[in-house]
Amino acid sequence: MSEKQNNQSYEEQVSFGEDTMVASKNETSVSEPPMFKVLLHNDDYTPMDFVVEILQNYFNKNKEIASKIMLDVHEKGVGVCGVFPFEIAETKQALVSARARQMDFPLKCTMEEE
Ligand code: TYC
Repeated sequence: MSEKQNNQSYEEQVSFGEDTMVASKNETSVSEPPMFKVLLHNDDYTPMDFVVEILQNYFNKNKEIASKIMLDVHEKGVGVCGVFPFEIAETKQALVSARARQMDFPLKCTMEEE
């Protein structure tokens, strides 16, 4: 099936003895929900250990993978923590931003549609 919405209509013939009924059907299949990347941005002040903890606690990464993602963000400026439906991405972004603010770190977390 194509990624976009796919409307199909078709007719079915049903026979009862000599009578024939024609049933029309409109079928609508909906597309997958849009997905959103949650991004972490590099800065000069947020401690590396804190970023690794964020990736472990909010994005279910183990320490090794979390460290790799953190270093990737540190070197490249931005990196993907995970991809989620809108409300989950929004919640994670809000929780991470609130936690960073609570600790007085400037860590920036954003989301963007895939
Ligand atoms: N650049 C930070 C440092 O050297 C570490 C860091 C990594 C900060 C990733 C933010 O998203 C980030 N302490």
